[in-house]
Amino acid sequence: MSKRVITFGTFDVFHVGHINILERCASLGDTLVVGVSSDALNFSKKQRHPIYCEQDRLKIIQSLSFVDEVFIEHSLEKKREYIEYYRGDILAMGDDWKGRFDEFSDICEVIYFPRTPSISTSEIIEIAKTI
Ligand code: C2G
Repeated sequence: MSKRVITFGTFDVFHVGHINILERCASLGDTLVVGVSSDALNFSKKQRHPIYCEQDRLKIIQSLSFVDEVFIEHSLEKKREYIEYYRGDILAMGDDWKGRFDEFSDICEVIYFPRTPSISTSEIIEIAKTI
């Protein structure tokens, strides 16, 4: 039976760490579904507005050859609904979220991948500010 993998993220100022995790997620199954955080959700999580707006972030993720379906994630509280609606067999996330999604292991397999070291959107923004 074909396996559907679901993952979530803001993916602002797209970088190689994002590519690495999406590739790893895709390698777990046959279909990769990506929930992209809305601008409002990102603000509520990080107290800053994303550099790229949600439609642009969605378009970037959608254009990747190993991504099959995308949607805007409006609320962290709706994670269970999203997993069910998009029929995720596996939920995969970076290990900065380790343990945080274990509650969904009753409806899907939950996997955490190691983050790519030495790169993050916040660091890129900080470096760009100093230039
Ligand atoms: N990531 C990674 N390595 C990095 C940076 C990010 O593996 N160097 C992973 C994160 O662990 C996450 C994904 O890339 O799985 C997206 O990262 P963010 O855009 O920072 O996502 P975040 O804002 O944490 O949103 O519901 C969960 C949230 O929507 C996740």
